[in-house]
Amino acid sequence: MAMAISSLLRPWPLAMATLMVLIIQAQGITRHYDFNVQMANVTRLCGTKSIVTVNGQFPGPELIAREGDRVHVRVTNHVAHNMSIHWHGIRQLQTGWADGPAYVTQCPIQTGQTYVYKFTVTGQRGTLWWHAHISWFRATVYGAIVILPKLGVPYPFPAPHEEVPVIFGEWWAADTEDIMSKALKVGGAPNISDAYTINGLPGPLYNCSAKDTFKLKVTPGKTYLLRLINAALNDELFFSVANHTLTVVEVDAVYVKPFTVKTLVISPGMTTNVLLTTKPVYPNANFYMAAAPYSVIRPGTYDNTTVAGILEYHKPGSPSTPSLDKTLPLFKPTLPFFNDTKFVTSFTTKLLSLASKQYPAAVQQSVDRRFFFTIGLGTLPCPKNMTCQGPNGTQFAAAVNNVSLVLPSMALLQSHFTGLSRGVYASNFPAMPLSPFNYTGTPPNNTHVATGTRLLSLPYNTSVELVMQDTSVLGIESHPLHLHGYNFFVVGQGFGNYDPTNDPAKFNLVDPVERNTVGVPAGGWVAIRFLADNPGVWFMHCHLEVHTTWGLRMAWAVQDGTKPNEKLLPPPSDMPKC
Ligand SMILES: *[C@@H]1O[C@H](CO)[C@@H](O)[C@H](O)[C@H]1NC(C)=O
Ligand SMILES: *[C@@H]1O[C@H](CO)[C@@H](O)[C@H](O)[C@H]1NC(C)=O
Ligand SMILES: *[C@@H]1O[C@H](CO)[C@@H](O)[C@H](O)[C@H]1NC(C)=O
Ligand SMILES: *[C@@H]1O[C@H](CO)[C@@H](O)[C@H](O)[C@H]1NC(C)=O
Ligand SMILES: *[C@@H]1O[C@H](CO)[C@@H](O)[C@H](O)[C@H]1NC(C)=O
Ligand SMILES: *[C@@H]1O[C@H](CO)[C@@H](O)[C@H](O)[C@H]1NC(C)=O
Ligand SMILES: *[C@@H]1O[C@H](CO)[C@@H](O)[C@H](O)[C@H]1NC(C)=O
Ligand SMILES: *[C@@H]1O[C@H](CO)[C@@H](O)[C@H](O)[C@H]1NC(C)=O
Ligand SMILES: *[C@@H]1O[C@H](CO)[C@@H](O)[C@H](O)[C@H]1NC(C)=O
Ligand SMILES: *[C@@H]1O[C@H](CO)[C@@H](O)[C@H](O)[C@H]1NC(C)=O
Ligand SMILES: *[C@@H]1O[C@H](CO)[C@@H](O)[C@H](O)[C@H]1NC(C)=O
Ligand SMILES: *[C@@H]1O[C@H](CO)[C@@H](O)[C@H](O)[C@H]1NC(C)=O
Ligand SMILES: [Cu+2]
Repeated sequence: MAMAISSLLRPWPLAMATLMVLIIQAQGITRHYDFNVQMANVTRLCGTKSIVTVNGQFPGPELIAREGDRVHVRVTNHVAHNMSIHWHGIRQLQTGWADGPAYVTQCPIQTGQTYVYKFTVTGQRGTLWWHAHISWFRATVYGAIVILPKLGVPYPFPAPHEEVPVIFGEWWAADTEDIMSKALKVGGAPNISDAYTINGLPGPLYNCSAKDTFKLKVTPGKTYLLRLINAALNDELFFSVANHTLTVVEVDAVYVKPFTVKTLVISPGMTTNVLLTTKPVYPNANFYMAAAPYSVIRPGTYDNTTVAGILEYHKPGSPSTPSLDKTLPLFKPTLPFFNDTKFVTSFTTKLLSLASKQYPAAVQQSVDRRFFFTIGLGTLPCPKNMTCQGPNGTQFAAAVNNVSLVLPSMALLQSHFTGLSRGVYASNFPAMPLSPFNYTGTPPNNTHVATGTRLLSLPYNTSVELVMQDTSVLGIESHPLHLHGYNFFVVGQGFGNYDPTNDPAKFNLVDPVERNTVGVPAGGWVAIRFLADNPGVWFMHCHLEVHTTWGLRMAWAVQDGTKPNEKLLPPPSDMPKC
């Protein structure tokens, strides 16, 4: 084919060059990254801490690719802990072995081992991110994935003057592995964080921290693209920049219909690209950009502090990077109250697919299989040899349809691929609750959940509709649910119990937002649709790490199709072993 085209073109070298450009545009290039997992000493708040990092950087290195590119990331583990990395939101078409969640798609990369993650970026452009997907290591092991549109393809919004990743994180003065394992030992809730961070920096509102402040230096009259990522472990966040507005243009690497807000909400696992246009003339002021949590749980049980960075204008005619002029007034944004669910709902309902000719919303109009999952907390009885600090002397747990997933000691995908599921998992995950109750009313007296390693099997190309219903067991709460391997359309949401008779008529099947992480509203439900066109074992879990740890996680086993491009490829030869 290539020969045939090139032989028609003259002169030959020019034709060759043109062809190369065409091939690069169509097929992309291969980008190589080296990720060395290593310890680093980092000083934050009033102390120094040894943390796990990639290449000694915190946050980790930015991964840049163009839509259509292949990405090879060589991960070598130099620390005394098991490791695995997830490329959050990357579809991983046929390359499920590169997805990353430990004991789901791979065994961990053990100390001294190397694994090369290989995948192609297909049909996505915008911001995603990568993070450790084992234990609580994603507390410090994370970074941005920037996906540029194909060469020569413009953004569907005015080209920004500059693009800046803004990554929210959560910081503990103590070691997060200690906190997690101590909590598990007593069945209680883990200690809350000491600070939030922007690009790893807690900022001026915490002790000893003013020097560790993220500063966005801007010029008047320009537009900046902020690539927001919520990498916090356990907290959804409000974000606002004093005296400026934010125009949302993309979420989870999918363009949306632009809309402008003063404050936005971003949950762990989500990304949001916003345009910030600076004031037309030098304002003689500086401005805080701030984030603080959204949470409906009992005050005192979540980190209620505020992280701030500073938006600083270049003074006309002054050297290009002045240090902060402290004589200037500093304006602060007003964030909604912590439990302002009304605000969150009004924000999330503004999110709609761009649904243009070039970027259509390919929402499934018909459904092959419907599922209804309860999403919520629960308890497990206290083992005889333990004293438990969970509710009424039990252990905290969490479940999907009352099943708290127990991870096996080998990777689910390996046993799925080899057809040796026996003894590793069962394929009987319930399609709906076994004992229905008034999910948002008085919870059942028995709050126990079941444990198990059960998967839900889907034939290739099943059109799925899934309703996720929050429960009031141990109190209502909002849960950001993340699906691996797919984007889905958010076709409906509401409060109270989902009504299968009347709610579907209100679904948006025209321009619903397409994403990979969605909030199950506190005391409400959300309905999503996706086409199971990617064979493999795909994890779905709450992106609040504390809930995932307690078992708010499940996995879909999507079968191969009949054509070669509908099958999971064989595992790479350097696949880590358990
Ligand atoms: C961190 O600090 C400790 C104590 O000063 C030191 O022993 C260690 O080598 C440092 N680690 C790194 C990676 O620099
Ligand atoms: C959790 O916080 C409590 C109270 O501040 C403290 O005593 C305890 O040592 C902390 N636990 C861990 C694992 O850091
Ligand atoms: C800062 O330190 C003081 C004194 O130790 C303490 O009272 C205060 O709560 C701390 N503030 C923050 C934001 O941590
Ligand atoms: C910033 O907003 C505050 C409150 O709305 C207002 O009083 C102030 O004049 C504004 N300042 C600038 C420089 O825009
Ligand atoms: C944060 O929570 C603590 C403990 O419940 C409380 O004392 C404090 O007032 C809260 N701070 C804010 C800003 O709400
Ligand atoms: C939000 O929290 C405040 C203070 O804790 C409480 O008074 C109020 O009822 C809460 N609002 C909602 C909607 O839960
Ligand atoms: C309790 O007993 C189980 C086995 O019955 C054991 O696996 C576990 O480690 C024990 N826990 C403690 C805290 O001793
Ligand atoms: C704990 O016990 C109290 C009193 O018996 C009861 O009201 C409450 O529902 C129980 N909570 C759980 C989580 O079982
Ligand atoms: C469920 O509980 C809520 C809150 O108590 C109540 O308003 C509603 O009527 C109940 N629904 C049913 C079907 O019992
Ligand atoms: C739950 O316990 C309460 C108090 O013990 C009792 O009145 C009620 O009937 C029980 N509800 C159910 C569904 O068992
Ligand atoms: C969940 O499973 C546990 C353990 O099997 C059981 O005791 C409980 O009744 C179940 N709850 C619901 C709501 O199905
Ligand atoms: C690392 O993973 C291997 C394979 O699952 C397991 O056998 C080993 O215990 C793990 N090591 C640590 C330190 O967790
Ligand atoms: Cu959750």
